Amino acid sequence: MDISVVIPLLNEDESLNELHDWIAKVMQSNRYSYEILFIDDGSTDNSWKVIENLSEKNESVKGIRFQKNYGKSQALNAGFKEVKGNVVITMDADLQDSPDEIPELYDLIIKDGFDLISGWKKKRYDSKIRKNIPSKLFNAAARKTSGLKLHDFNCGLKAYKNEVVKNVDVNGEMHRYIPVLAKNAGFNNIGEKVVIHQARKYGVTKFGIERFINGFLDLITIWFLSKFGKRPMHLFGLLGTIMMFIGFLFAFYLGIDKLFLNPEGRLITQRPQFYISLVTMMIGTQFFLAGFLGEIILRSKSDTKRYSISNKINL
Ligand SMILES: Nc1nc2c(ncn2[C@@H]2O[C@H](COP(=O)(O)OP(=O)(O)O)[C@@H](O)[C@H]2O)c(=O)[nH]1
Ligand SMILES: [Mg+2]
Repeated sequence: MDISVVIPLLNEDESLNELHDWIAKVMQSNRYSYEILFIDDGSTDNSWKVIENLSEKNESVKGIRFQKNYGKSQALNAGFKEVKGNVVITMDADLQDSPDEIPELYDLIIKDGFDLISGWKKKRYDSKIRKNIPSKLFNAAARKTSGLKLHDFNCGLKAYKNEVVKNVDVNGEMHRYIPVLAKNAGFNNIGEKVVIHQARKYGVTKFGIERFINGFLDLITIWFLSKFGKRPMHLFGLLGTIMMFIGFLFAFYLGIDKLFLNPEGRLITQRPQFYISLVTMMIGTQFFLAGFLGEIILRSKSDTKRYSISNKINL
């Protein structure tokens, strides 16, 4: 199969028919073999009904329905597990992303050999204060920490080589950082394409300003995890050892001084070195323990179930 289109959605029943027809038209005119995988993340409107109807008309339409709302990352995760296409394209369901981009994205992956192409909504049709300005800040921070020179990490329109989606584990709210996850998984050929963006036609946006706060926290987590997640002892063990060493030096000095050099001097507990030694040794032990516990947790970690699916179509 050439292309899998993965569409995570929440309460988008007004857009789905139009979106489906548009994608189907693009696929047919380019003679791609394809599947469209809708992931309904606990919508409370008629989205699932619309998906069922579409799947009766078109057998390339597949669906996954979550029991309740688990978030976009879990939806993408469930979708990525099922996809069969050589190229996987993710797209928002609200018609803000244009299916006309699909052929070019496909060629960038297949002909130019990119692992991942991220869309860049250079000209954006969203609220300035709530979206555009915070988004600029957010992307600048993401560029700095990840070392990836992308302008628009959060763009829903992205194309992937199949192996990439099978090898990244998207969870929590990490869908914003799939390019970073891909890079950490060893896929370095990551590019960008300016894509057309449209104003929302139906419904309302599901993400507000809180996304940027969560986004920044996730950024710290991801940076930290990618640096030390697989070897916590390398950070905490090092810090702990340094601190304990400093504490030990001070204690050693105090001991020598008290025993041999200046037995008549101040009491040890009246000297600042004593407190420095005490504090560094205690904190050092804690760092060391944190690193050690981290290693143990990593070794005993098993795969936990993150969502439960209530329906599937054609899968
Ligand atoms: N699976 C899933 N998709 C969601 C959720 N919230 C929003 N979406 C979808 O993600 C896409 C982008 O959301 P949207 O509200 O348009 O964000 P905006 O374009 O940044 O304003 C749309 O297709 C939404 O239906 C969610 O909680 N779970
Ligand atoms: Mg949108």
